[in-house]
Amino acid sequence: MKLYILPGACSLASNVALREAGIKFDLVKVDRKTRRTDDGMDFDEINSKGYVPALGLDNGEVLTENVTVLQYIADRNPAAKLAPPAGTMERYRLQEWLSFINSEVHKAFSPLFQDTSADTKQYARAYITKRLNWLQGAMGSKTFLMGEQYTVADPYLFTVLNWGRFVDLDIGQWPTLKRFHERIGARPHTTEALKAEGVLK
Ligand SMILES: N[C@@H](CCC(=O)N[C@@H](CS)C(=O)NCC(=O)O)C(=O)O
Repeated sequence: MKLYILPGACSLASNVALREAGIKFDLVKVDRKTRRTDDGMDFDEINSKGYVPALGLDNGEVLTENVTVLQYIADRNPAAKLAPPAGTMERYRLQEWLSFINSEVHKAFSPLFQDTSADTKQYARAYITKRLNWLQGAMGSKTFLMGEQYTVADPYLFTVLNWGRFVDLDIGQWPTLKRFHERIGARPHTTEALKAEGVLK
């Protein structure tokens, strides 16, 4: 398996999840400007959507979209319990979390990373704030998003909270989320993934 990533981007969640699942894989960095991969390919030919994560499977297929890739990884090793079994109510709850992080938080950050107007950035900040206010309440005293069981939703939330430092959004205003970020960040596989991407020295 090959995981195509942009350092520190949303693909970090899959990088962590693969390690938590104990799956062997090759980490392939994509150059944001040249669009070349560090194994010498044109990334846009690998994923014509042009974005990460992209998971190159051993049968030659390429799987994309965070919500799908993360569940695919979890299902490769059920013993790691990174996702509840398919068809259970708990699995739908996991999908609910993944969808929330993807469409309500992850995508809300995008304008803050781009050359957008001050108004657009202000709107994005207000949107993220509203969602994180809600999330802070929903997390309550839970250790992980799904309760006491770590799932693939956790490295995804960690990844998007981690962007706060790059866009001057102080996650400390949500103490519960800050503690969650510290907790997930301290896991050995998170540290390993951050180092592999060159985000952490
Ligand atoms: N719908 C996609 C969006 C993925 C996405 O937004 N990827 C960003 C990084 S977080 C990306 O690769 N952007 C292209 C670029 O920055 O050149 C998903 O959820 O997987």
